[in-house]
Amino acid sequence: MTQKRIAILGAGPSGLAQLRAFEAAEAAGVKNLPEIVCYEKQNDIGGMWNYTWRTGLDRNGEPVHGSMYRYLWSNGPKECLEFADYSFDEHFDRPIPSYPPREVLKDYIMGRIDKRAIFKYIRFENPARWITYDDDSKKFTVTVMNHKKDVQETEEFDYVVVATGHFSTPNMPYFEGLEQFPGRVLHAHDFRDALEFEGSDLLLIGGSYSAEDIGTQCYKYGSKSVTISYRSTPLGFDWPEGIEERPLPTHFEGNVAHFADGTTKKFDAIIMCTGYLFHFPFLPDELRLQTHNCLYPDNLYKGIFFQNNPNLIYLGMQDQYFTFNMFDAQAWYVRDVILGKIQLPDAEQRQQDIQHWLTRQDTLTSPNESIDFQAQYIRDLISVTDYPDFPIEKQAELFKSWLIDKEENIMGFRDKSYRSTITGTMAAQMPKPWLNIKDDSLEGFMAMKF
Ligand code: FAD
Ligand code: NA7
Repeated sequence: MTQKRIAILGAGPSGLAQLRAFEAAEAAGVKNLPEIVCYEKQNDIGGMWNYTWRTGLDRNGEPVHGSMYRYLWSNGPKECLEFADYSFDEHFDRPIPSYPPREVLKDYIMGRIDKRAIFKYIRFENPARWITYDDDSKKFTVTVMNHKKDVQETEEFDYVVVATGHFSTPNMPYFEGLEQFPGRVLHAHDFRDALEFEGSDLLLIGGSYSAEDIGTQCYKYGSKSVTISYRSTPLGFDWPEGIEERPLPTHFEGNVAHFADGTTKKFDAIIMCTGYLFHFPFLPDELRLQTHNCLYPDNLYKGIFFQNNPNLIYLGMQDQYFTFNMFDAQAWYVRDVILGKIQLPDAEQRQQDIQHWLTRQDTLTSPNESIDFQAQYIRDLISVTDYPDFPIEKQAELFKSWLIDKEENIMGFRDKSYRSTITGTMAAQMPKPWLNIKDDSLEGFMAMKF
């Protein structure tokens, strides 16, 4: 039998989970593993967790992937994203607080990776350009731009794993009069440093995580005022003086926003926190996932296998309460399908399973139900692989406590500590309130006395 070939697109947490899953199989003595090539657009692993100062295009003229910014701290408790096979205790050797900054979480993600073992699969600065599938040979043809050699290269594969993320291409709406707005108008994707908006009256459009996090951060770093403008529902937190919510603007006149409730206000800058587009410019229509940010995208069996062609695999395409451990659950499942340990059912049965989850998704009416839904989805995946069983339902309960903590104190929820569901270790207490800690570096964080 010829060795199967797999192309993994992206070496962020999802792509790395896929590499790790095969590495775990190899360590367990599985023979005849497929040949893997991982194409990565950036020049390092880590995906979104790589901070970049760049905006617009990268040094190769490719769209910058990164949407993370300076002073970004975990927006959920780390106990809800702990790998089941690599605990925070194992990595840091001592308890750390529940809400670490980006660099600390990145250090943890990287810590699990045996770089020598994994780097051999990865071709950096190799963005995927175009993919086709041949029904007769049952092979994918993958064309990438090898920026290191400045040539386009094409290879054939039996499977393609799309792990390119979906929080990178801005959804940028238009409001009348924006072209005359005299200040900066940017998308959250291009936001890098809150200090740029120190002393500013800032308008954020959008009512979800980006608006909440960029808003609280700009308040922390000295914006004069932050106005969050929602489309459907306000975030509704008990905001400190200096942060307020209003409905959407109807139009702008110069630097004045006119809001739907008839009020007006002058602003220095506008940040569109209006979410992201699912963008796969390297895929033809018949292979391209068309969806929006939701818990269960249509046309993906088990949230992973493209219904029209299950050899095309999508990782991490869900809206995310759970992140790293969900990507692991998906990656282990994918590995076992490719290794033939799990048989995919026929198209009709796959469709029924997809429909079952879509119907359930339609009934969700609260964040708590959504959390349970995603936990049940992960349970469904890990129940059939050897990914270490972990108390996913307990993590779901932690997420629910997190929601309550945010309701109680949106500026102080990061001061709370949680117990690891993997090791039982209680997180360390933050030595001072998050609001007063301006240094977000790994060194600064680990040097704190907690
Ligand atoms: P990504 O991390 O986006 O990685 C995708 C990779 O694919 C990148 O390396 C990219 O360069 C590569 N790629 C893209 N296109 C191509 C191509 N054509 N060819 C080859 N490679 C390509 N999650 C949390 O758990 N906690 C948080 O606190 C948190 N905060 C967040 C804050 C922000 C501002 C954002 C945007 C996201 C946040 N997330 C958070 C979610 C985050 O996206 C996930 O944690 C995780 O990074 C998703 O992993 P991924 O591998 O699926 O995608
Ligand atoms: P989300 O969670 O997808 O939310 C997008 C928000 O943008 C949401 O509140 C939308 O309003 C709003 N939106 C979208 N289109 C428009 C238009 N046209 N006008 C006004 N408002 C609009 O994206 P986020 O960036 O907040 O979060 C994504 C990830 O980044 C997340 O995982 C975080 O960890 C960081 P709606 O509520 O649908 O009416």
